[in-house]
Amino acid sequence: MILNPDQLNTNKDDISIHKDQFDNLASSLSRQNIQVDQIVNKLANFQIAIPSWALGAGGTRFGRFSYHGEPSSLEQKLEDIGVIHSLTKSAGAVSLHIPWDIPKDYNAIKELANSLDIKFDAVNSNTFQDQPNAKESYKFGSLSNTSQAVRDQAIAHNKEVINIGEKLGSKSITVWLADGSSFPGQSNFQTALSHTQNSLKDIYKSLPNDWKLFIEYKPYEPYFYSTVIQDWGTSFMLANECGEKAFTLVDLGHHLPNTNIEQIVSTLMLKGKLGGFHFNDSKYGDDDITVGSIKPYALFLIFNELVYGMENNPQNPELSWMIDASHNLKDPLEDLIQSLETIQITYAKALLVDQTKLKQAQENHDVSLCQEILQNAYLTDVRPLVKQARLQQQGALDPLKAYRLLSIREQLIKERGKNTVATGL
Ligand code: AOS
Ligand code: ZN
Ligand code: ZN
Ligand code: ZN
Repeated sequence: MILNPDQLNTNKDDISIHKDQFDNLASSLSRQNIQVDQIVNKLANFQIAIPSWALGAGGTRFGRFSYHGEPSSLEQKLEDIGVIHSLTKSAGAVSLHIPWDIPKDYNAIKELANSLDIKFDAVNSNTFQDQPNAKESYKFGSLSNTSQAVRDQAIAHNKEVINIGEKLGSKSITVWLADGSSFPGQSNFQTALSHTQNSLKDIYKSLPNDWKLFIEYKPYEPYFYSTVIQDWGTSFMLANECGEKAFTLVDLGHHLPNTNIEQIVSTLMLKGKLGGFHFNDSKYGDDDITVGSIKPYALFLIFNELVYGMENNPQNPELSWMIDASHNLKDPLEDLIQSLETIQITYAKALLVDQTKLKQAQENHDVSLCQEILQNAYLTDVRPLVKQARLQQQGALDPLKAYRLLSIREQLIKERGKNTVATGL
């Protein structure tokens, strides 16, 4: 299902109230010497990749409840992203997962993506499942396995993922390993880390010059005692050992409770080693729920560091922005629309922070004022700026409302049926 632009006339009812709200906000921000046009342009250019695995209903380890009308092919996944992108104008990229998304016809896939204005962001490898007919098993690890044959299979898979990505025009690969142990004594930490380092170096050798390798970390899960790449420090160290095209990837859900993620982000950007980002939110663990649904202020503080880094750390490359989510109760497309909205809102708030004033207040050790500057930005209702950015690009003023008015899920069910299962987590 592909939306055509005149289906987007859902804006008509809301346009006049939006104009009032935007004008009010713009004039109050201009009085504070904030360049409203620049912020709106930055928002319009901010594109976030949708993970191919988040378009169907995910499950838990206890069960999975299908959502109807889910995509069953790569083509249908791209079409779903196309729908979200035409409404939000902020989902102009996809992050594919291999082997779930191997294209049958590369040219046709590239053409479809192009017609929907979707780029191929990082490709993801999968060494956390055994594939049918695989010679070796990843039950006891992949790149870290004590068996050379298993490591070789995992290395070869990652190289194949790079090849597939190259054919599509992707420029990066994300490696997330499920390698770890569930019981003390099960694994020799040093051996596992050395094997991982050597395997990554081997993969890195096959990385095209204009590509990046993202190394994702996570403290626990699927194993419960130890994880080989458990934290940003380990990822950073591995990236440094690989070379200048290797970077750390931060997934918001991959931290122990109360970790100061904004400080991690800022350290990595100072060192030029933050490569990619997986947005989601969580209360207890790697919950992968809607961005900003639990800790919106923490997300703002993270964005504040990201904006500071983007303005002050030319040594850090442009980041790959991706959502990494999984939905077991909501319509996946509605959830992604909500996440995209929150990302844009939070980015806009961070762009309002007066960095010059903040620096002065920091130098004067005016602690209250420092906090006040952040609060002032955070408490501003920036929704009119986000809407304006979408309006400029012929998107929907209210994407969720438009999605419902256009009865998109109902149409997808008509096209694809009720009993659909998408490949994914
Ligand atoms: C797993 O917890 C990680 O967040 C991965 O980034 C991701 O969910 C996985 O690679 C999807 O296949
Ligand atoms: Zn992730
Ligand atoms: Zn995760
Ligand atoms: Zn997650």
